[in-house]
Amino acid sequence: MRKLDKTIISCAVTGAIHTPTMSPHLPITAEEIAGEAIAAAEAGASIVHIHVRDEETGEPVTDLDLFQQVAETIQAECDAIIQPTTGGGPGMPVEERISVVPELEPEMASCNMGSINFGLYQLLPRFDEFEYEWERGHLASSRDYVFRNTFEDLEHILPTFDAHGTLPELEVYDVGHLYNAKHMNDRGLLPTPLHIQFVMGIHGGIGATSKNLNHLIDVAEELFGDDFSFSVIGAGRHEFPLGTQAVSMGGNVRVGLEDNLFIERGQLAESNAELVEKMVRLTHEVAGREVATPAETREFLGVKGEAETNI
Ligand code: KMH
Ligand code: ZN
Repeated sequence: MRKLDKTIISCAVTGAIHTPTMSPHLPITAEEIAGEAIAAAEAGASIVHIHVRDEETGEPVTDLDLFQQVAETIQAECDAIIQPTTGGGPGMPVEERISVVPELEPEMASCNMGSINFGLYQLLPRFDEFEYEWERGHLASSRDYVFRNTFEDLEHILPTFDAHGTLPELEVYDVGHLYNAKHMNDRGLLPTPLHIQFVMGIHGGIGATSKNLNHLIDVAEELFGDDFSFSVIGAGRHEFPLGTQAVSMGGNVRVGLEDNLFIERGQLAESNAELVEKMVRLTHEVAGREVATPAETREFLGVKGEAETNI
């Protein structure tokens, strides 16, 4: 496994999972999303993972103007690596999701390495009513939703990343997705070294346990030897325990309101920066490691630099 002597902290500021009723701190508008990303970078995040939302209702969208507006605002204020999603939101066709890569030609983007059931319906009982009409359907419809990333999709997605010089951050939700990555690597569609994000605790993906993280790392080492680095997303309450285990093992970590709304059990985080600050403290105090700067992160991941993007 490739290790940097410091820890790369990523921050996913809004995502497409959580809805406005779940937290008043979830950034919605382009200005709010960019502001949260800048503050997260100032708190120590060297990568900011970006989704965009309808500015009136907060519904996840793939609006390239909004992506461009968010990215330009962030780039003007900090040097964090801007990493747009190609996962989009529930039900978005792959063509729509991937369109952000030719548009922004970003240094990095998320690249989902396989299909899974992606359940959000289990969150419904927590809420009697919703601020916006779309929220209930967004959650309820996930009972019958498959987050689609077929081999044919990947045969289109991966060459698109390559054509625009965008490093794919491989979002791996289960062990089989590592074999998908190996298959694409064998076919010359996915060059090493890889940067793998183990996404743990999604309802439909691998469980967020310490043993499962160790297993994912073992399988990745079996398939890719030292030709990969990893980061971990622990969904919800798993964010900090699994993140701390990952960092202690020389891995990296993603935090943020996309994946977790709470700073402590039952206490909503008031900002993404608050989550980053907590992860910085855990990195220093528990794992005894320093946090990587954007420059150190760029050098380690081998991304192309801001000047080569279309932002
Ligand atoms: N939503 C996270 C569970 C993406 O946006 O492409 C994983 C993610 C994938 O962030
Ligand atoms: Zn995302």
